[in-house]
Amino acid sequence: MTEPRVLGIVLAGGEGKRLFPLTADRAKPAVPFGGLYRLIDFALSNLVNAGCLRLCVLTQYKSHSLDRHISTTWRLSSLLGNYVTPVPAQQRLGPHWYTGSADAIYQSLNLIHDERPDLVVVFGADHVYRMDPRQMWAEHLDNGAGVTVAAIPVPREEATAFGVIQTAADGHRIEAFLEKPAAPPTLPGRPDETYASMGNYVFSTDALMEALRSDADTEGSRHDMGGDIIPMLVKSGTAHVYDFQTNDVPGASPGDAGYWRDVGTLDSYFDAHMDLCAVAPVFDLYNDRWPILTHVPSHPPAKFVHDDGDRVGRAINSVVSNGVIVSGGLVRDSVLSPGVRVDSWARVERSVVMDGTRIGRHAVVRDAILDKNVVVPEGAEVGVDKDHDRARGFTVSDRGVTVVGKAQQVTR
Ligand code: ADQ
Repeated sequence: MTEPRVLGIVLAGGEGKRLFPLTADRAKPAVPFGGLYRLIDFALSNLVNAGCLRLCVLTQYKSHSLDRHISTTWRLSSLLGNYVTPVPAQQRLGPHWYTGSADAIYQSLNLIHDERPDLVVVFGADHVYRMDPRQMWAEHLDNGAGVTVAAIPVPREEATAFGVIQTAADGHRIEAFLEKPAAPPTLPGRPDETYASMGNYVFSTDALMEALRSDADTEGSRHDMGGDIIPMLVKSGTAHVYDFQTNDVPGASPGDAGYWRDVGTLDSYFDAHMDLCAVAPVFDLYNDRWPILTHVPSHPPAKFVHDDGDRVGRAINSVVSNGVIVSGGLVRDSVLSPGVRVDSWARVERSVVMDGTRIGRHAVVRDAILDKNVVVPEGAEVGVDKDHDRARGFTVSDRGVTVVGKAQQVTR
């Protein structure tokens, strides 16, 4: 069969309230991740690596840095008609912003009309994972489905935050789809696990257009993909599930298979960074057969200096970006973005430190996330005394990770 014509739509309007203060002035898909990336780079890389080179990114909330990232980083060759276009909410039909993710697509129906694709692939922009979507759309076409929803088993106690899927006896057709249920049903024979939607969908174009039009006319609809559109297609019997655990990404290490993180909370965001620091990483950034693409600012290589007595410039079990200088400080189990400075006798442990942040002499940073351009003055401590952190206005997560926002000042 000839390759289907595929249009990619990436939903990137998420506010990410639970990631505050990292989302104080940027949309969740623009939140930095893993030293060099933004969250949206994972979804976009998966699509682009699969040859899906016509992509619309629907933005809404605080989209300035996201728009800038897309237009500077994601420039595909226009000669072949390829593009990644940010589509801001305020430029579409009428004066109102979207009411929900389905409304965002409905307001962009002209983009689908223009492209006349066979399939529309709608992906979220907030997750860390590798996936070859070609396998999902091949299965979609084999099944003759209207929509195919990617799914993964998650611990039952986490499932209240997801769309939950129950399949028919054939294991493929979706029999019920419950968006964020209070009491999630479990998988047959696995009482602790629930089958969750990853928020990634493949639609046959006609099925999507019809569902969006009918939803737009439905009184009381929240116009939400998970809450309204998918349940509608489940009712019509044309919704199928794609088991993400069967996905086979070229060059993937065993740890990568089935790795998918919804980094929606500060703790899950922090944990996913610690996964990168593991000696045998659970998520392997170094698979160059399925690269995670981004724009890397031009910086000199990382540098480590000083080795005299108790002053040693060193990083262990850490991910260190270009432009970092570790000058006589010690870094452990941490992720450092470009341009970070760690000065003499400073200690950075189990932390995520973003671009341009400076950690002064004798300072201690532990179990913390420091946003861009934070200055930790000489001798100051962050993450050591959580009450002191709260008193200084820093956010402390449920599990005790201290977060210092971009504009926040660190005092001793
Ligand atoms: P949520 O993530 O809670 O659940 P939502 O807030 O709609 O759903 O976000 C989904 C994606 O759409 C995100 O990438 C977000 O950035 C984006 N988005 C949200 N509103 C938007 C808008 N108005 N315009 C453009 N983009 C928008 C969803 C599904 C669940 C599923 C989880 C998996 O609804 O069924 O289990 O994702 O994380």
